[in-house]
Amino acid sequence: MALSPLAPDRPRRVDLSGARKGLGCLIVRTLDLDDDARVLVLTGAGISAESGVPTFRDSNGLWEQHRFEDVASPEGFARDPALVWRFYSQRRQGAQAVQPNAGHAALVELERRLGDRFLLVTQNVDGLHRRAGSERLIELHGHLFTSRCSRCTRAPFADERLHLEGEAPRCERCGEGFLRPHIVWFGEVLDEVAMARIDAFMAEAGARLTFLAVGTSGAVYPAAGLVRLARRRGGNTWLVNAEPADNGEHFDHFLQGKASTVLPALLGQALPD
Ligand code: BJW
Repeated sequence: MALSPLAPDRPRRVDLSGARKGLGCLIVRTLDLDDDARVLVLTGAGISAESGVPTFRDSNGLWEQHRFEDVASPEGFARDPALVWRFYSQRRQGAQAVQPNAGHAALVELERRLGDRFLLVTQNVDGLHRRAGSERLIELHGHLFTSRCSRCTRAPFADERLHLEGEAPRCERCGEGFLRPHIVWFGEVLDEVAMARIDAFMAEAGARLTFLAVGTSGAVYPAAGLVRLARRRGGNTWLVNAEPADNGEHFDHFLQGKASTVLPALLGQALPD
């Protein structure tokens, strides 16, 4: 099935949601990557869904069970830090209990092929990309297994502890501030070094850039705006997602389906067992 670039307002959509491994309909055109190609991949919760990590906005997702204002904002943390720690402790438990899947593995294989011509930007905090073996990786919204003090200048540190009951933990360094997860909440600014690295990668790539978003609803900025930056640089833009995304009109191609099956096919890799 060949895909051709279309007008910006009409992404080509191929429905692979009902596809089963080995069926002819999974044979989409593979990404055309020559020796000069640069690939920037942006992933979201959907790529971890098949590992068993809940997404945010799907039915039964995290935002159906929790108000994001309560558990993923600085105001919510100030109101009830113990509640926020229960939420992130449960997520730490969940992430520890799962394994990376074929979608993560497909991106590791692509990175091995491209080396420094590849950059993976994830909004996920679950650590599954790194556990799968990705190295050229930016964790844009932080990391579940890192904590920092909400008050003093103590550097963020690795932390797997759970706080499922009782009060929120205090910083052992200053003794005053509450510890908090090293996560970017709503209204908080993303790491400017990370944003600059993404910008530099896109600038260097120019029209050689392929931008590939996977498993993200395109609802949260600035991540959801990266596709437009890629377009402005002259890049070719692809979306692999189970459902249409909020920013879907900015993609040249949309492959609708599960990351674990669509990605290996799109990248010309062997299908997972
Ligand atoms: C599958 C699948 C399978 C399922 N295969 N697919 C510009 C315009 C409007 C607002 C703003 C703006 N700029 C900034 C803002 C404010 C705000 C924002 O974006 N608000 C929007 C809600 C409108 N942004 C911020 O506050 C950011 N900070 C910032 O910009 O600072 C400067 C500033 C502040 C204020 C005003 C202006 C400027 C910070 C954003 C931090 C987001 N943090 C969270 C929570 C913390 C992380 C955590 O706890 O894990 O990050 S929110 C949550 O959403 C989480 C995610 O990383 C993020 C994105 O979600 P994602 O990954 O897309 O998941 P879902 O569930 O939405 O989608 C999953 C998709 O997968 C679905 O589509 C499924 O169909 C699909 N799927 N299974 C393939 N197997």
